[in-house]
Amino acid sequence: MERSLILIKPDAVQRCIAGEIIARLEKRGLKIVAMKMLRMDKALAERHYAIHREKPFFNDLVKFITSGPIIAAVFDGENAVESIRQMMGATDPKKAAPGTIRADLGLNMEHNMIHGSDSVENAEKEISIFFKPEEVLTYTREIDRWVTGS
Ligand code: D4T
Repeated sequence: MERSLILIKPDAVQRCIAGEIIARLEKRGLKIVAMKMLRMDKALAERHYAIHREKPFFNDLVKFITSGPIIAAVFDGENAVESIRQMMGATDPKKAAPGTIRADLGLNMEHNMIHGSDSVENAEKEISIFFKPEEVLTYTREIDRWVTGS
């Protein structure tokens, strides 16, 4: 089993579409093992998007992601990282495949609703930015329930 970090971005929270995004991921069979609502500050945003520091859109990206509350969550499931990336669709909603979250709900490259980790390695790094180890539960499929601790 694999874990991935998702962020429901300020546009989705503001438009009250967070529940629909979470429902889509749950319906795919992924389990929520951690979740919190927060407002990212500049330092957290710059850390999360450090890889884009030199990009022309970096300042706008930081401004947008800190503009309102977000929901951070960890989803657990088979092939979770790739499954979520597929369900999200391409970064630009106009180019995202029909049926994906971004194609169906996103407005433009910036207001694209959701972030999802792009590799298992980055998922672990990103999860540790947003959650303490004790905040992430383990989903135990043998007994089909959540247990405390990871
Ligand atoms: P995230 O990281 O949010 O899951 O999105 P992607 O993995 O699909 O896309 P990314 O890392 O290339 O971009 C990060 C973030 O920056 C915004 N963005 C991107 C933007 O505002 N303008 C741009 O030109 C690009 C390429 C959207 C997502």
